[in-house]
Amino acid sequence: MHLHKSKQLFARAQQLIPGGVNSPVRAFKHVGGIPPFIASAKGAYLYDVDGNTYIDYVNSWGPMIMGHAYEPVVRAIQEQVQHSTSYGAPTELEVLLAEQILRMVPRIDQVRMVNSGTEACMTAIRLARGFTDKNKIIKFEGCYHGHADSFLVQAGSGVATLEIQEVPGVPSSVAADTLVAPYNNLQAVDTLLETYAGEIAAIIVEPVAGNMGCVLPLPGFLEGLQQRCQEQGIVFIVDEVMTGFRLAPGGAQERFQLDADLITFGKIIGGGLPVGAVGGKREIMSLLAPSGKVYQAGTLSGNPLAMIAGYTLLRELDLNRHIYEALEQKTQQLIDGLNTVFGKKAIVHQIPHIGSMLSVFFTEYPVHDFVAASAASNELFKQFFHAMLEKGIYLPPSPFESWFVSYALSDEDIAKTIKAAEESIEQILSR
Ligand code: KE4
Repeated sequence: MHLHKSKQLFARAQQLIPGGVNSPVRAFKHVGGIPPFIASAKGAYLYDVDGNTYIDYVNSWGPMIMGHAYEPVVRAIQEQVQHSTSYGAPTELEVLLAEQILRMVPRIDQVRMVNSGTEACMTAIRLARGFTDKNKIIKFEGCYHGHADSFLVQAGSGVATLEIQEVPGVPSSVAADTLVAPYNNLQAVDTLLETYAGEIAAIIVEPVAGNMGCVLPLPGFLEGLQQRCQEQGIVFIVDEVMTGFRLAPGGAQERFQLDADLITFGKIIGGGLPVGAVGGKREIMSLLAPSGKVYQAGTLSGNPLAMIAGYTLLRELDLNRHIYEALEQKTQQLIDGLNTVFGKKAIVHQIPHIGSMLSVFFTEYPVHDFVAASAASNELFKQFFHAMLEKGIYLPPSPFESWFVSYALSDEDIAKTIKAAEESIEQILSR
């Protein structure tokens, strides 16, 4: 396998674009090496500019739940694009997607479309602050809610991957309103609630943390947050940008029977095109301009291409709910194989997983928070990542990311992945 063209393109890109990428984690900085430049993708496979083929476990960081170039979405976009790409005016497509979301996600009354998960989360925080007339928020160490200033405090994903302790450009006055607790630690939350009583607008949480690797909520954690919010008039925001429409048709709100005040969405909701959304209780959502004064806007929000792509994908998921059981089976098949491979060689490891998201930590201890995630062996992860890439398996280039299983993954693909893992571990141990 060679990456000649990718290497040339990466050199050119680095002259033109900071780090050569339009989103940091794609640069492979944590694992080193040249990121393959992708030319095309279909189903479970990526094809790079040097003709290499990969089985894809990144899936655009979540959106491609049905695999790449999913026919119904492709056809819908091809049809819609002939009617122009954007009007900047209301369309029936926005109504259809909003109705589809409310059909799938229980206990939300309204939804506003935006262009990214970041926009959705920053809008949710602004709504919470506008609704409560309070400024502070509680987030969790290692969780990532996009790159708005308020969230870049002890954040996960690329911020953790690049080990950026304090993000330059985030005013200390803004960071001061962001309080941080360890994930799964209700006692730490109670300490913040007592210390800052009457000042907290919202608690925002990933219901399954996917940006410090995959870290599951301990029993009672989410329910405990929800109860504290209900008791203390704090807005409970569940960030489902990653888990929405993935853990179940109704996401974590359905799977964990939550009753969030606000939920943010992204990734799958756009079918691979730029869409985010914030949804929730009418009394809060109605504060959004023009029905209220909490201002939020976007030139391309709700544009027809993104709407038809998201609507088509969500309808497919909604009308074919057997997909979710199949995704869980594929994921379990993969995990069973990896456990066997690592176990045979006495490689300490944890593979937290739920639905069709998982991650691999090379550590002997269960991972319930960012400190534990950070204690896993980075060096072994890097070696494993590259050994797998060379065998045509495309994993997230950071231990602080989740793997995503797509419906396009076949038994043969899973078997090939497990075989590649076995060969990779043998290769590493023989060094
Ligand atoms: P975007 O602005 O990237 O669409 O969404 C931000 C966001 C918000 N909330 C959660 C739970 C998220 O996972 C994300 C984005 N996830 C990362 C992957 N870990 C995006 C990948 C990237 O930054 O390139």
